[in-house]
Amino acid sequence: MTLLIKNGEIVTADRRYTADILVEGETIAQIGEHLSAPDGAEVIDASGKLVFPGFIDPHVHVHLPFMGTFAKDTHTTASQAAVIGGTTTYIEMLAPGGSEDLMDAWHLWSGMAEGHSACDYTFHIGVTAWNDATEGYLRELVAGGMTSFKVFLAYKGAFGIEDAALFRTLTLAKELGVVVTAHCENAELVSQLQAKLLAEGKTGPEWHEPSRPEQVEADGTAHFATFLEMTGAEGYVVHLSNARALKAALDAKARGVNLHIESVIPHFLLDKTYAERPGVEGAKHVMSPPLRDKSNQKALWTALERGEIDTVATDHCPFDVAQKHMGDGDFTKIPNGIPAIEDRVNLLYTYGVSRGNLDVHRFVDAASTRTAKIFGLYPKKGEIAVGSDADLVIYDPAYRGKISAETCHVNNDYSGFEGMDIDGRPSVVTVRGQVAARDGEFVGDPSRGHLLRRHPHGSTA
Ligand code: DUC
Ligand code: ZN
Ligand code: ZN
Ligand code: ZN
Repeated sequence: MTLLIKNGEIVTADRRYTADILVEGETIAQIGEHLSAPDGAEVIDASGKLVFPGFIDPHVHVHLPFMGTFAKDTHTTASQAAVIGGTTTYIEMLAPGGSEDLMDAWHLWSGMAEGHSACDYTFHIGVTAWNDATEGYLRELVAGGMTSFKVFLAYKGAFGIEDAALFRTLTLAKELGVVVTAHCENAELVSQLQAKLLAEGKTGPEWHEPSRPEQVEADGTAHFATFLEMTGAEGYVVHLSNARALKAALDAKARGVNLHIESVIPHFLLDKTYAERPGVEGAKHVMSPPLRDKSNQKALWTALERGEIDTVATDHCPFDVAQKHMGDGDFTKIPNGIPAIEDRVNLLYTYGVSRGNLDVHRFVDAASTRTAKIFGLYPKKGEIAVGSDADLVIYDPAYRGKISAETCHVNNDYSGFEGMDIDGRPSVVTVRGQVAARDGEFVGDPSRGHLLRRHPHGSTA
């Protein structure tokens, strides 16, 4: 299969220029002006469009047992929604329960994805407890190319990790050169504050945020950073949501801690008043860390523009309205999560680039290139260069539309971003050289995605 993309304006993390891209098979074969189409090539006219490297979402949940229920997506629904929205690679988290065997979890999670994803995918290995088998399993999985771990400093008793296991996980990560991603909230403070609020009769979704306030996330962030400092491991804070936690992370970086920062799209655009809406309307906007006071958004945009926040992901985690009702009368029972995999790129482009809050190169970097570098996918992914995978997003900046659950492709019955305007969307998306989406519809091969085996951070071998 040969594809020639003509006259698009190529925009990468560091360059912007008009050229043609010739794709042969799965990779980019040539970039240049006035390339001629080989016999039988499909030609796509990208005049007036921007051509970005395929976007990477390093934080999604597809199969997730959580709070007695399961997130709603399958790889079929999540990956097609991702591709329609310009995301051509995602990293899911293997989330074994505390005592579950890690290899059983590996077979379960990888088996659910295999043959069902329309785009490439890979996994962070969730580490919960530490037993005799853990170290051997982790070495084996890393050798197989799963070169990042995930730990939860929150959620006592579910996926949460104790400090002793955290120390061992980080020590091993340092030895193996893998990056450890962490959900940073102080679990004990969350559980004490939840109990206190419930005892006071404060049971609605508006109490979710006060049960895990900004200080609790800042404390978790500082705690994780101290453990990184003591072990020398490389860390990555996921879904950082507020200015205090940002300060804790930047203070750690300033003293030399090897730490990357991710924020997720809901925290740039939605604030805690959404979760203060009565009843299930509020519950729809319950995620952790919670939506914050609006004053934090400026700090996040500024840090993103400066590159202090490295990446923008989603924490995509869809629960439907019936599941959100599980928390009626007790906010601690609302399954945490908001779907966003389809909307991240369009929202970041619209409220970042189009509305003047974000440089277009930083946009590409945060949603693709830097993510690929941190997680050992670069330069196969995250770049437009000869030899890179032909994951390409031909983006129409002139499109105008609105986000609505009715037109979304994720397996859910509401959108947390309902009614928000969109300035632009992908016109054509390719997954390793094959057209997979056109103008908001999936047109590709539903099982094209492969498991990506990654190299450790810092090496491109
Ligand atoms: N936060 C969420 O909102 N959902 C899934 C897990 C998490 O950490
Ligand atoms: Zn989390
Ligand atoms: Zn998550
Ligand atoms: Zn790094």
